[in-house]
Amino acid sequence: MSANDQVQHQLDAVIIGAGFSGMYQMHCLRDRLGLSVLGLEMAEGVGGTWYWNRYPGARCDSESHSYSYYFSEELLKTWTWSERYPGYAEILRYLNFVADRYDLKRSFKFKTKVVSAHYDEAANCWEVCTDDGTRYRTRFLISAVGNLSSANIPTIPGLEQFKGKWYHTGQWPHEGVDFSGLRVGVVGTGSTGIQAIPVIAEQAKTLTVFQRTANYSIPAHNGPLDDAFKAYCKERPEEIRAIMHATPNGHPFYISETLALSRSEEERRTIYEKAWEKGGLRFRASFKDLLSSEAANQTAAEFIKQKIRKTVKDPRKAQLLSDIDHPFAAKRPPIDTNYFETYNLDHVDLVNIREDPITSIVNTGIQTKNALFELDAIVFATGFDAMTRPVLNLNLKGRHGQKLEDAWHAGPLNYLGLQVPGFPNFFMVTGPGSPGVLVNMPVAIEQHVEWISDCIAHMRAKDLHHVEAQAQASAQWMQEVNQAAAATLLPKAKHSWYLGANIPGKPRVFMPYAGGMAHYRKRCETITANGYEGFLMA
Ligand code: NA7
Repeated sequence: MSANDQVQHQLDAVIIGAGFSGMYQMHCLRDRLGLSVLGLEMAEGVGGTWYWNRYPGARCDSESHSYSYYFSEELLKTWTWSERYPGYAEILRYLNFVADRYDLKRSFKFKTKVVSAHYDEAANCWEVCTDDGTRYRTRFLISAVGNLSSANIPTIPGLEQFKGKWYHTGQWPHEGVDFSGLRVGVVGTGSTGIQAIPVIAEQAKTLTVFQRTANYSIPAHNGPLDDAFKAYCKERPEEIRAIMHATPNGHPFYISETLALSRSEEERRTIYEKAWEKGGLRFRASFKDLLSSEAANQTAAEFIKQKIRKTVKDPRKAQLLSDIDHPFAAKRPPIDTNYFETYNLDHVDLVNIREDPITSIVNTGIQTKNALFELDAIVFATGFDAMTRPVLNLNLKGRHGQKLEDAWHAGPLNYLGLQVPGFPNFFMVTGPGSPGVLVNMPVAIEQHVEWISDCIAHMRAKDLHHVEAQAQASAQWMQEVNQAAAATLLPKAKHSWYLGANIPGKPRVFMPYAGGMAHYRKRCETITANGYEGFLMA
């Protein structure tokens, strides 16, 4: 037995992940509650999603002043964002700034992967094993592993034969990639592909985009923030916070109360034109019913399709890009800088792989049913095995040795996205069942982290040692998650990662809670006020 095989001393909490969630969870449990806490993180540093997603053009679609922690006035007053939408490098600087300000890094063990964890019922604690053979015993186990951290690399025959280099955007080399003079292929036109394609096109000799599903995109109109706006953010953070807490999606702007069809076609067009000029996710807020009424949604969808057809000069490309098969915003709507304009460049081509599917990768490039595309580099912007896979990869075993994989075989059973029945004292931050991925993430993260911390504080105050979601409450919550989704157009995007439909064999279950962040927050508050209704505490 090596020294590492020794079981380490008993901890109060282990937090897995050092992104937005894990860092704040560490601060709450270690600094506010005074618990003994260890953080475990696979990466070499903090940052989570932003540590890995360093592809060209990687940028957040939440506005920077809202993509921040709001728990500390001091942080809000000291940090200044430079652009409307922050790029990954600036977000990484921000998260390092916060980590240093609260001295968080000393409590994380980096370059350490959790390989398994099991609940020891007799001792009421979790034993967590890491890839260096160390075992930790802890009362509480908290997953802060993020939703989009498990890359989906398509299994296309022949990839290993490819002579050039290939990349997945979610595992981008830290030293960057120089595409100058190369013939590059990009597979995937989700938010990531849409951000990366214009930037790669600036460098590449030729760029071939392999599109399976055409996508909407709204111009981001990104740019430097002016001094007046920077001053507003520092002077009125409580006003911004109040808006983010009041809106269903946690963004710093209100959704219009107007129904799309209550306006004449001309009035609607004027509203859409103005929203197009503002850009970003604000476009989605143009009318109240864009995500609930198909007829309303069609007016927005048609407006965007017209914009695409007007922007893209080549009629074949314009047709392919505007032939969109799902309602607007049924997938998280990408926002872009020059995405559609990029297709006007002579060296950028578009292949419809729905009609002419990729059959294999050969040593010289991508082979479709009808043609060979010779390439020097391939970029997979093919997304993630989202929401469940990062948690499943922890190889958890709960009570009676039940594997999480088995508990979730038909879909990710949970209560409020926070706990799973049969897995006592295990919490998830923005897991499946949470509104997290449908909203401005930091708003959901702060709420979840604070709820978990308050729950643990409550247990300590009452000398309770065990908290577990009740099976019935969890089943009921799954119904609510389904009903909330069914009241929207979100399930109409057949290939969406919200449904698990992007991963072959994954259960088709709408995973996030679509009832809105404000409603979810109230729901959690009521549950707490009713003595943690739906949770077993002992
Ligand atoms: P997404 O949104 O899942 O997009 C992935 C893209 O890759 C999408 O166009 C997919 O087409 C395409 N894809 C996936 N698998 C394949 C295969 N096997 N062959 C061809 N094309 C494929 O991931 P992103 O990284 O862009 O965005 C994820 C989230 O990050 C986003 O929602 C924001 O919240 C931030 P499909 O549509 O499935 O036909």
